[in-house]
Amino acid sequence: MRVDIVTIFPEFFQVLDVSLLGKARQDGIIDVRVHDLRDATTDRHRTVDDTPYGGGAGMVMKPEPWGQTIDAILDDAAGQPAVPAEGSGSGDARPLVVFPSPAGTVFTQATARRYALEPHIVFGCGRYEGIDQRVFDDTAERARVELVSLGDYVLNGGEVAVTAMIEAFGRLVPGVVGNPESLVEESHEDGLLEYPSYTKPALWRGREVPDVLLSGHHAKIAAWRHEQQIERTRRVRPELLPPELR
Ligand code: 6GU
Repeated sequence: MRVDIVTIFPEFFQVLDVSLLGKARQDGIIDVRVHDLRDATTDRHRTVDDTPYGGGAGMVMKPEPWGQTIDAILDDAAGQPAVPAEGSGSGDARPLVVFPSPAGTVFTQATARRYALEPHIVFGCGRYEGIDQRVFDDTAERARVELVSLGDYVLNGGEVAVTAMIEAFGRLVPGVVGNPESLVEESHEDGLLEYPSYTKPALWRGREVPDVLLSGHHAKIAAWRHEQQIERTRRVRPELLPPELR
């Protein structure tokens, strides 16, 4: 899978060199390429922003560096088409270009599952008050464009959001997580929050591990864990449950 990231802070993505995703990159499973948006500027100050038409606070990212950078990435990728993962199924072979934005649709585990099947995703990290709207409209002529938000709060830029998204879908790309079974019993994979976990010692600071987990009775343990999932979800995230379980 190929991932391109466009940003004015390329050094930010050194974080992708470590841990599980660093290993996936070394193993050639995920090919991440980071591009400095300022490399596509021509003035001495490497300017990427300007004042908004119509007035208002803050600065808007200029379209020209974005257009040139995205064109170069899409032209390069067209020359070496990536092989789509089995079962990837948008039916639209054009690359996916994702702009993190608090004005986008909310990124969920379902989004992560879908992105993990994409052969090529380009992430465009905006800063300031946003990117000139024509960049999205123009890119949409050659690619599938999505504006995607992490949730209802505002970050200074898209870099942290893109890192979170890559971490979420990267671990779902086949071969990245050693034991794929560990992926199914997690919060959100079955629409519920995960059950509480315990390890040794069985008694710690006067606190015992629930008896059922020491029983060796697999069906009872599975039933207990499922109850815990529903109870926890009802308590902290009732909106995730079907109405009859709330
Ligand atoms: Cl994707 N970007 C920014 N700038 N702020 C956010 C966000 C994204 N998601 C939540 N807040």
